[in-house]
Amino acid sequence: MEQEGHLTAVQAASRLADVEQDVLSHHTYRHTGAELTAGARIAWRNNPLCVGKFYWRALEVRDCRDLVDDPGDTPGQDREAAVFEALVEHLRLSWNGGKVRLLLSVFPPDLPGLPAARVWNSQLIRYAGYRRGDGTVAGDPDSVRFTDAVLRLDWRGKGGEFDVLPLVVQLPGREPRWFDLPSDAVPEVRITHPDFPRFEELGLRWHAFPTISNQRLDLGGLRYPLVPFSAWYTCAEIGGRNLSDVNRYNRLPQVAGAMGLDTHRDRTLWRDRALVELVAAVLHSFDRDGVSIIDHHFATKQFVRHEEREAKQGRACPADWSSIVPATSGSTPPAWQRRYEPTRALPNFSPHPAWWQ
Ligand code: NRG
Repeated sequence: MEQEGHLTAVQAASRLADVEQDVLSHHTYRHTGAELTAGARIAWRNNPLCVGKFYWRALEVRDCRDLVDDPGDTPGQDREAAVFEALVEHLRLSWNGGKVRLLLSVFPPDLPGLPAARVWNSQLIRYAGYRRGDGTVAGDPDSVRFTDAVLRLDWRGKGGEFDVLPLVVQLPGREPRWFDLPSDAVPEVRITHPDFPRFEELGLRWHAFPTISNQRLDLGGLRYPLVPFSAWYTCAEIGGRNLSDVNRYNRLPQVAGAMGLDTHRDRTLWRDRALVELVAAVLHSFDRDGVSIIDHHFATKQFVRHEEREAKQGRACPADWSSIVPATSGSTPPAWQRRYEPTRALPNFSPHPAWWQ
């Protein structure tokens, strides 16, 4: 562990001896709160996929290890509901009235022979994708298989374009259970454009911030399978991917229509123009509603500042170029010219399998 917790050499040696003793006696040990916070921050710093690591020291870590760690079945205790309530609280705290917080909640780790609680969702807030009879999809095509899985659990969606999926909580040895999120935990932003009033007719919206829930935290030999992570969006993630990718909402043709562009020929560059204005609309709409969001130029500049700061500390900056360069105007920010190594260092976050497959 780095000197984040400011232990003296003697304290560190004593802590290591205690950990060794616990591992010998119980095959595991428990992180202190300071170790959890420092470790999670360093895991973020080590993660090669995130352009927002500039803020790694500001990550707030919420310790939920004791909320649901009763391995027995206390009569009357609804453990799945306790996990769900703690996840809802994570969303409310992250939202913070629009000033989105950098927040990680840490639920219990897997113990030897005793896996911990999991959620099936890849993000805590996501929109359903329903297969229609004609082979098309209503909603987010990225969610089709997950939506099929929750429909098999007897969840019933409304069949709309932006239906929020339920959270599915699974405890070891028990059946998965789903819970619908309360609307106050799911803030959303309606997408409008300052210069093209017809954007409003498209009915586009997106949830206000992402909460990644399909990564585990590998820290000090322990695995934490449920560590929802929230931060603010980059406008290109929503406008330049989620609403525009052909295998997602694929709305560029409608956006071009709302802008009056000629979509009959590629050479009119209608896709490019529509893409830029959709990203601009996302930025405008979040600003209109006072919701934190960052533009991809600023985000990438900060990433480069982070790299330079890390170099001064004698550290490399593990990064995957394709995750750092934004989806729109990729060649304009400085990261385009640079090369990165997606080196894997611990502690770190890593994707875990979809539990429902
Ligand atoms: N592109 C995904 C989210 C991936 C992570 N992005 C963040 N993370 N901004 C999407 O939902 O569009 N974060 O923790 O803020």
